[in-house]
Amino acid sequence: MPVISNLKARQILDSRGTPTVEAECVLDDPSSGSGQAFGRAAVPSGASTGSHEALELRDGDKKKYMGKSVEKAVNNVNTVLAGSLVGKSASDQRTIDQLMIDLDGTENKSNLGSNAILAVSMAVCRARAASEKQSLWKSLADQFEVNMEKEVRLPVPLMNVLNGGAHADSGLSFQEFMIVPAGLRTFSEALRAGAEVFYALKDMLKKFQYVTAVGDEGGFAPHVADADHAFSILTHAIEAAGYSGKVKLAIDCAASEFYKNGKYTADSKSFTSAQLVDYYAHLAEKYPIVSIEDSHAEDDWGGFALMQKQMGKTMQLVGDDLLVTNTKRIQTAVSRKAVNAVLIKLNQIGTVSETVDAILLTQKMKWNAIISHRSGETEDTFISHLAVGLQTGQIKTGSLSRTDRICKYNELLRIEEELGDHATFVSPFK
Ligand code: 2PG
Ligand code: MG
Repeated sequence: MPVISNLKARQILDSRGTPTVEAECVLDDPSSGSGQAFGRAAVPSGASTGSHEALELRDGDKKKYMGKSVEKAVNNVNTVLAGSLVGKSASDQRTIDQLMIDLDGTENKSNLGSNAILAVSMAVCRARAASEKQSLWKSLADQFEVNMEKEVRLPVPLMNVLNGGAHADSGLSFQEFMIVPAGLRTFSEALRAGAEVFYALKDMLKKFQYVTAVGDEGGFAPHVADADHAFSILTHAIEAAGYSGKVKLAIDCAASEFYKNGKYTADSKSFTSAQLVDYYAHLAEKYPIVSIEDSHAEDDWGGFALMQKQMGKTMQLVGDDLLVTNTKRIQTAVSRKAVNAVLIKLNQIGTVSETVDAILLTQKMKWNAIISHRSGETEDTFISHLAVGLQTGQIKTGSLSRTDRICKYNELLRIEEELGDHATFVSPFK
């Protein structure tokens, strides 16, 4: 039985140069050759964060990193969490996570910080996988008793190639315009299709004299007029790369960001909740859109329900800021028929076990779960393993540039290779 023998954290930087927490866990494991197993993990950070998310603890000392340093969270790992976890068995993740939840004692992890707790939660998973001498995805599948047949499903990527909203100063109201290579046969073919569309998109933007600088998630951030124009450029890029019909489109509107006093202001127009649904329906008629995330603001349950009623039969409708990977809010969405899919982010809730509970509840409802990165990321590839281990079938992890995004795709290539003939790639869209 592996026992936690050392736990420590440090402050590192994320892809925006903002401090974040990295934790390391050592297990004493007499069964392994060296007698020890090691795991390291780093937490990501959002820009368009939902107000119902768990609290990311920042120091607030304006003299350091403009108040964004995380020394308190690091210290909480090195003192409080290490003090109570060292010496404990690491064999059951739920027990470890519950212990940290109890030590924190608040609903939103504001005492110790979700960044402190999650870094430890993930590092323990990694160390356990090392002590079991198996890949993290397999260890997670075993730990949470995921029923895997012989075939293991690799996730369809949702690739954010045009950045807007809070992620870029392109002026686009919607935050993410994604390409979805769902019609390919394997993950590696899908990745290639995504990359080739990305090159074609760059050529097209250059031709029309748009800037080709990239935003936070590695997508281009051109000053195009509106969503219609963005979709039109994307459709042409897909065609130019030779993937019409095989590569679909998706958006994350992140609508909380353009909602004020009961009105939505997007693409230079003002909308009520109901008018916004009509706007989405109009775009979906013109372009091959398969998924719309956060169509309405995070507490506009009525707007989401209307959207689901009108478009839910034919379109994946995803709750992100609305649901914040929280089983209570997912239950509310179920009773209010608000969406038919859930975006899953580890740091919205703050432990691996609670994240898995959100996935399991989503899957129980026969809704789609999409594992997601944050706009501030690190080189950590935990989410690639989570998507495979929990068999979610979809991952959203940015564009085809910036290593903070690409490293997740590269890890999926390694997992695909490891699985060989057992790897499958299935479109979740009809
Ligand atoms: C989102 C995410 C990730 P952020 O809204 O889905 O793309 O953005 O991490 O800024 O919340
Ligand atoms: Mg979102």
